Amino acid sequence: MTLRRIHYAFWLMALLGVVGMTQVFAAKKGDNLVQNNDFEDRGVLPWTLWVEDAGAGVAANLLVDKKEQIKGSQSLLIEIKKGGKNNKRIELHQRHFVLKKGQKLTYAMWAKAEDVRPAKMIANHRQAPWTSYGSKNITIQKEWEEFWTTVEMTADDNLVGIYVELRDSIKGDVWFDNFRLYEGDYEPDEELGKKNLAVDAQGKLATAWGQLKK
Ligand SMILES: [Ca+2]
Repeated sequence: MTLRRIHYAFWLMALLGVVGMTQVFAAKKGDNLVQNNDFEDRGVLPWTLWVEDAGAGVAANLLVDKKEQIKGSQSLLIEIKKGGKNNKRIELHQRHFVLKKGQKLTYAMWAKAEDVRPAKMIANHRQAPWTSYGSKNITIQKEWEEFWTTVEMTADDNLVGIYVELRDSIKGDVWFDNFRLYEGDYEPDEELGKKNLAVDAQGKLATAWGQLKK
């Protein structure tokens, strides 16, 4: 291959890369169905907290935190003053959503915790038989991170809920921000996604440097 052809191939690949990225970012976004998704203007409603072992003294408060945020200036805080025993659940809910069979959605949110802790994101029918349309086990870290799961509707359902299940005995604060439920595949938030990509790029760069040094 001549040098000129190598140059040509290089620029062609670069051009294809740019076109590909443009298509990703230009993809149509579905409307966010979550109410009070960013906790900027109102209190905590219509979010609700359910504590399985409240009778045994498990204490958790749900409030807006003006000191922590990943987007805007506020976030939602669950203050767990006393954790459950035997993995009793503390759950953050929003309901009901009216969804149709065949819809494929993305349920996404950002979270961070005072202490690293397991959690589960779930979208399901909010009464028996509690049909699950999508769920994911996650680990909430001490730094903000986005988590998401695909939600695939296998039935028409006007009693769909989304929630985060905390099932452990860990005390401490857990923050949430920028919840999304929308039709379509996962896409980064327009504002936060760029920060995400920057961090990812730096992480990969650091890895690459680490490998070169070996
Ligand atoms: Ca916010």
